[in-house]
Amino acid sequence: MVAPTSPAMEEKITSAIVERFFAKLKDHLSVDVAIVGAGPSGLIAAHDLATAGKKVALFEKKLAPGGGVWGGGMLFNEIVFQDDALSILDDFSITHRPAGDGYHTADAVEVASGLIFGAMKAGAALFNTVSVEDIVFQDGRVAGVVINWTPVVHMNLHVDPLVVLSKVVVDGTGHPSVVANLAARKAGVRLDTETGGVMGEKPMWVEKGEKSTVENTRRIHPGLYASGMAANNVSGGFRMGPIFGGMFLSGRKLARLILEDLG
Ligand code: 48H
Repeated sequence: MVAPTSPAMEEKITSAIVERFFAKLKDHLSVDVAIVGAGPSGLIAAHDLATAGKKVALFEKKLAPGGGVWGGGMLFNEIVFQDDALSILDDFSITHRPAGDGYHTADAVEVASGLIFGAMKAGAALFNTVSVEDIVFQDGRVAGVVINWTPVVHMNLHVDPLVVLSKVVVDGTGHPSVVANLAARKAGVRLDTETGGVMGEKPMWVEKGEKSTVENTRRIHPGLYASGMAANNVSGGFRMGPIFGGMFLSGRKLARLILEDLG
């Protein structure tokens, strides 16, 4: 019996995964932009920032990125856009169909998968099943994220996290605005809102919610920005249901603001 000269297939497969994953993680331990939450606003911002040459890491607590897109409205997997968001759908080659009066529909699954694919092809790294459980806060600014595996968090295991440093952190966690809440509660900082704290989302008013999503997309503390529904929760905007133009424009605006600030 001749001893095999190359590793067994089992070893080859495992070592390929382990080597590639740890190279990817090591390459993203210090980034320009750490985006917490791979919903539509975070994915679009990641795409635009990576396209502009920034090093971007997205951290998504769920196995599947895409946030609230997949389920459309009440699990009917179609979502609605206005005219002014169509150019972003086109940038991601996502199909859309006119629905009259300046509204359009797109298949929710194509939107979610198209945004994920687009952000990654632009060069953003996506770490899924990774929860951000805390922030790094130094010299008066948010300077990174504290990460752990989501199952560790869910099982309430006593396992210390790891850290990713970044020039900028984005709260793209949607309705709960997890990162902004951490900054207000644990770092005790005053956020750039009317009250200085997280104001809380208002009820449904589509027209106002769509507008405020974009208006509220901004820097809320040195090193910390909010996008999408997180921006609305932080600054007290209305919700809008399964229309996504505001989320798309929020992601695009966020990338522009960060690029202006980072230079
Ligand atoms: C890592 C986390 C953590 C954490 C949460 O909610 P999202 O889809 O984000 P947005 O703001 O881009 O889009 C909002 C939209 O989907 C929506 O909810 C709308 C339009 N609602 C209207 C209405 O009236 O209800 O995605 C946020 C993502 C999710 O994938 C979360 O799993 C993830 O953030 N996330 N990831 N660490 N601590 N917390």
